Amino acid sequence: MPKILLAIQGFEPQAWLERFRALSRTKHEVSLWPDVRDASDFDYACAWKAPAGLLAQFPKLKAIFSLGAGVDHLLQDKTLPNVPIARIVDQDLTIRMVGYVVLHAHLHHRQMKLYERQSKERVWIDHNEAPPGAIKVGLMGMGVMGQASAKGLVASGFTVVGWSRSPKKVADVEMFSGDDGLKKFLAQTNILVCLLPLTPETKGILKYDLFKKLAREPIAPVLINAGRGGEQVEADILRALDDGTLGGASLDVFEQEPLPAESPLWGHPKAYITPHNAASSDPRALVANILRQIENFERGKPLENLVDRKLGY
Ligand code: NDP
Ligand code: OXD
Repeated sequence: MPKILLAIQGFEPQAWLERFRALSRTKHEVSLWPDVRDASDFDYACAWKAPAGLLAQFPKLKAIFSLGAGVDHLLQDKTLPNVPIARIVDQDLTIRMVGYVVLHAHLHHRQMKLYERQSKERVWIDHNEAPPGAIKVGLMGMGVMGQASAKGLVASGFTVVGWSRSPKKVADVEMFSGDDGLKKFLAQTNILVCLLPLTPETKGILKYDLFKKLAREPIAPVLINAGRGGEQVEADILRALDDGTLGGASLDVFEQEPLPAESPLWGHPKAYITPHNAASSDPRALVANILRQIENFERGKPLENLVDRKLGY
């Protein structure tokens, strides 16, 4: 009977354990770290922010599953066992991200911060926003989350451009790629949405110089980051919001999480702040996906959604 280790920090671990046990029944044995007796016994690890060095103590692992779409939390562990790493690709996770991206594009385009202020002051003024088609939303990262978000944005009437590492064609989206394409992509973007994985190439990419290259008509540029906090320079975001380089921001991820209480981003009049929940991993939806993969792998089928360790995602 395959043995599954759950090594979870940052998510509520008990809910994962209960769901794994409920769906595994007699097919797998599931243990929740640190309540583990014999480390030599485990076949699979399902992890979220496990402490560095932990998984190296399990010598017989056949594969590691990230409990989210991102794998930066695993790859930063330099002792990670050299076994396949699979990440989550699931409609439940994707649809949550699409909802977040489309919602925040609308919040900025429809000037909701302004109307919230007007509502408090009982002011009745229609600012007659440009039609969504006049607003160019630029998606950095055109993988699973980026392409699904592009469809949602197009369905909402926005003009959508995309940027990825390698060249690709995506229906209804003007695509750019690589360092050469970045400047052109930014020049065509009013609302910049970051859905990039955190890698050495993307670390700190969201900085003042980059914000300066965004299109300024018909609206002041906006940043929406639901990728990773390590991709943004928060001091630059604050400077850009305060000097008008950015007209607004929606930030779901931060250099340090939870966002420290003293951060000036809290309560900033131009920023929406959420606690890294643009697309939360829900065990009710995702455990079946991982167990299906384990069962297929045990039957000799290849794992899906494998991570390329060299690329870092
Ligand atoms: P994918 O691996 O499917 O897509 C990643 C995209 O980023 C690809 O298009 C890839 O290009 C592009 N990319 C990677 N590196 C570069 C680079 N150096 N320059 C330009 N483009 C690059 O990932 P997902 O879409 O599933 O998820 C993306 C990220 O979203 C996750 O890694 C995670 O960090 C974040 N996330 C955040 C959540 C939240 O709640 N805030 C929830 C879920 C995910 P190419 O197509 O050429 O490979
Ligand atoms: C993820 C996340 O990577 O929730 O899935 O951040």
